[in-house]
Amino acid sequence: MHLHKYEKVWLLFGIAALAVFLSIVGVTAFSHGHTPAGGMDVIDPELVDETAPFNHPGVTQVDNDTYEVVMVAEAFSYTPSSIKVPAGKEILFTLTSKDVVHSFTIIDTKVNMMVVPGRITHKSYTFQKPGKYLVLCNEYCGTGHHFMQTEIEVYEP
Ligand SMILES: [Cu+2]
Repeated sequence: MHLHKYEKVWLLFGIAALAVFLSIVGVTAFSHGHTPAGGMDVIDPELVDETAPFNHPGVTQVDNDTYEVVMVAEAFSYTPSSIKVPAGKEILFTLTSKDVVHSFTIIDTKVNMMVVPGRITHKSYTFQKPGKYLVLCNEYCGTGHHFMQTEIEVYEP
């Protein structure tokens, strides 16, 4: 195969530019200590049901002002299917997925978690107002993706 001289020059320029940009991204990520949003915890996705805390999903009170919500996402539902938490308290969400990538997006809040199989994702949030909050999956996860939702009931403590 014959390549014109200019074609070779531009090919080499393109490859060199790619190497430079990827190196910049890599070096800055390591030097700033970047980690995936939600933490570095890992889990075997085939053993989610046997692994604590996912063997008992649900709401637990950690202390006076903190509650933990443990949930499992799988196509096309969240377990447990409904949860109740108090307003004005810190809620620590802990999630993982059993199959594919899902999300845990609480509408009208800042909570928008990636739920990735093999990883445990954490996020802290405090609901200021009581009410019912819709939770949606916004990562396309299969044919039933648009049915994947749940609800969080936030009550006056
Ligand atoms: Cu999903």
